Amino acid sequence: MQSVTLTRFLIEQQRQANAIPPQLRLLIETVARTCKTISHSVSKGALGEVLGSLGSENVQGEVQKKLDVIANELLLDANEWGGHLAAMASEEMETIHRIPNRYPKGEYLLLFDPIDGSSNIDVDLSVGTIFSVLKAPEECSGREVTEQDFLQPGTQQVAAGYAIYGPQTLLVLTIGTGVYEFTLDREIGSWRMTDGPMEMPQGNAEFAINMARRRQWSPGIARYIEERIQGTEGPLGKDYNMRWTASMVADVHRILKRGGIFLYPADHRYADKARLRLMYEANPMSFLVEQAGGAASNGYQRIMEVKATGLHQRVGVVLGDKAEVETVVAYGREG
Ligand code: FDP
Repeated sequence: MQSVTLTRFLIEQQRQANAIPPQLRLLIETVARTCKTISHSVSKGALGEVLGSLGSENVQGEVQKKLDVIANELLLDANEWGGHLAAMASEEMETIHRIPNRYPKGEYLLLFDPIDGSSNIDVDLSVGTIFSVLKAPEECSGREVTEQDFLQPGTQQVAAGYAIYGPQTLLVLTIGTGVYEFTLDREIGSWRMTDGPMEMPQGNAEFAINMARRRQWSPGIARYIEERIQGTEGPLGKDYNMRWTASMVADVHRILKRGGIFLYPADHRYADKARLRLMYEANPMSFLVEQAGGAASNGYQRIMEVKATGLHQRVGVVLGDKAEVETVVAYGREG
């Protein structure tokens, strides 16, 4: 049996469930189409001369890979002219990108991390594109969109998703009606549904954390991980496994498919020192994980309720299996 295409899924969501306005549907289709192009570039690797760094740094002070810049340009170009957007923001750009005056403007704001897990590009491990869609506040119609208009809590997202460029190229999407996975069928060039609505399995004894950051952990995080490392010889009486791909998309995708927990906690020694970005990494991933039956916290509060104060604001991330996230939060409270 032929599986449902992304286009058909979105049209049905619009028609039957009234879950998505036409403009948002077209916007998601544009992002998804661009992810096909990015996937093509990623898979060419050295043959397409897309590997390696540019020698430049992004606003975070991180060395930009060629593919970071290529994917950023592809997303900007594809989404500029469609009339769905008021502005865009990206990990690779210091400030927002307003839709130029020569194009019609729409009511949505698009945020993205064009290539997440970039350190993996040159060694042929999975990388991905993460995106989040917000509605521009009503009061900004008739005036220029500002960075402030983007600073909405994650609960205001109307869509979020990621593409993962791995052994298969997948698109995982939520518009608030569950999480759906689409696989890129390269022969016919379309996204075909291969899973959904996705329900994250609970109770999987797997955790994902960068152990080399041990010194940054709060006592609660250290206790949580230590208990799991002790395995059958510790208080939990069972063995756990650790997985870390250093590509959030790949780690979160594994967790959506087979459960477990992902942690990139903030550095407890400094206020506001964390690795992952709230607006275009933590919020969209939290929306997806919650929609699949999991939970997402910064260690103290629900990520999607964290007050947004800056486009590139960083946040501690603990997401995945609901009971496990609750345990981390409880250990944090105990100090
Ligand atoms: P990257 O900077 O390579 O894009 O986005 C941040 C991120 O990757 C995540 O995808 C990943 O989980 C994390 O950084 C990896 O961090 P470490 O290098 O500390 O492992």
